[in-house]
Amino acid sequence: MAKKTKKAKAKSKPAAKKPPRKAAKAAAKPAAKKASAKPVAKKANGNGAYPKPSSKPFGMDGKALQGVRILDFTHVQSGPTCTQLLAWFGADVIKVERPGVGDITRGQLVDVKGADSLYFTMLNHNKRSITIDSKHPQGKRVLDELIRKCDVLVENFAPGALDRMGLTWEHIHKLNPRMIVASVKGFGPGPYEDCKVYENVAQCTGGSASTTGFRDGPPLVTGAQIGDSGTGLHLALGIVTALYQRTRTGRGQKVLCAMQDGVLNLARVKLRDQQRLKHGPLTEYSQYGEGIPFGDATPRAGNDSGGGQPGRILKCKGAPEDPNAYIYFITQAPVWGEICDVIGEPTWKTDPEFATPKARLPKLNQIFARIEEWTMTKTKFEAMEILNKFDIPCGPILSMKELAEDQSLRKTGTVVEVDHPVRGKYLSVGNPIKLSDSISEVKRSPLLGEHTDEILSSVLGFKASEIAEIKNSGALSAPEKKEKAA
Ligand code: CAO
Repeated sequence: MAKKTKKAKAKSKPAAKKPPRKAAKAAAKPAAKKASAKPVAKKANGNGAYPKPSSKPFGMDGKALQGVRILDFTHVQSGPTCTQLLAWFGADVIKVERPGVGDITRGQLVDVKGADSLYFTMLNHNKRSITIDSKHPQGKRVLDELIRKCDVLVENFAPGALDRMGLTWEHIHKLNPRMIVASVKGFGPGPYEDCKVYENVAQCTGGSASTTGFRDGPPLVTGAQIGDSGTGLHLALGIVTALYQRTRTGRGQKVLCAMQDGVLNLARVKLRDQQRLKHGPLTEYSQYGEGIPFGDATPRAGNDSGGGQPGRILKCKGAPEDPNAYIYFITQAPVWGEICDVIGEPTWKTDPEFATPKARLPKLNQIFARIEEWTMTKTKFEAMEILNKFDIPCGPILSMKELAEDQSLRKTGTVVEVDHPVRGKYLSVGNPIKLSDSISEVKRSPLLGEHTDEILSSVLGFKASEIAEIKNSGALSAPEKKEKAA
């Protein structure tokens, strides 16, 4: 999809105009039959004809986003999460970084002196890095060429920063009308649109913090990065959707994901509960059984399960000394009989005080206290094994140590060991989205500016003399080097 060099473009032109003959014929046939009744043939999808199904084995016919080139202007976490996913799906991701500094996270939370931090390496796999001073005239020249050659520009600068670089939508669209411009911002248009935003700010402004934690404690943020990584995921979907629409319209568009919107989307069940409050108490929340009245906003519900099937985190053997010796236990209605048998309360199956979900709701504290008496006699893994035999929904609280050592996650590539020339071996989370015909390989993150020369020559087609001119201008190097050169 990315524009090739002039020569390659000229060569591929006739092929690009004509769809494969057989596929075109197949698409045309039904249309021809109906021609007399209806002049415009109804296409099966936006593209019309598909190519003939590949005869290569699954996983051997390239990657899903092969041919898509991304101009990656992202930094920190939200944007890099998005472009890393696109890279795993086969896009050529060219990360533009500030000379000498790079993505700020390269130097944040450093564990190995002199090496890029895990913060950076774990969010920038499979990308190439070029250093460009985007405010230098020669840097702008290089960026304009990149805009011509790429399919998508992804950025998560503070509001207005891209415009201040001169890279307005109008400028980009004029240079390359096919380009998709995708942005993460803290807020959408409105009173806070100019604010800079980080993860926890998004969790707080998107409704997550007010509904996380215990009723009698302060709001809490979660460890899962729903503001940054969650919004990056949303953005990636926006980009591939825009790429798909482009196959029909031929033009790019702007894709905007505000972190507040992304968090609220993930917290939508809590907005559901906000509206239910008008019609009475939320009976599946523990506070209902405890006789505590509800206010006018969705309250924090501790570890209550949100789906109308009461659940809690319960102690197992070893707790509380072992901070993770706990299990999540759901008293799902269809397996209530099995739960009663397992915990040794068979009479609860028929006792009208316990037999129905409605009767149980006001007694959840009593019921879970009794279940916990049982779980405390087992380790979390023993409890999991017993409960699973009866399809009782549960899950051990797994620590990061346990996940890092989990061999089944290693086998699926969800946890991978990566080798890095400076830091050596480290663990990372691989692509959590598995495509059977586009299998992700995790390649180490680039060193700062590692691919600058390669991109200038092979992607942009600059001659050696032009590269020397751009380099001598100081547009690709850190200010100290510029002073030295002068
Ligand atoms: N060459 C020259 N200048 C560059 C450059 C390059 N290659 N790359 C970046 N810059 C400049 C920008 O143009 C900007 O300059 P101006 O302020 O003069 O326009 C400057 O660097 C700082 O960019 P920034 O404001 O985006 O960075 P920051 O560290 O001040 O703020 C953040 C960081 C994340 C708060 C902000 O970028 C933001 O709000 N982004 C949107 C929301 C987001 O993604 N947040 C999640 C971050 S992860 O927790």
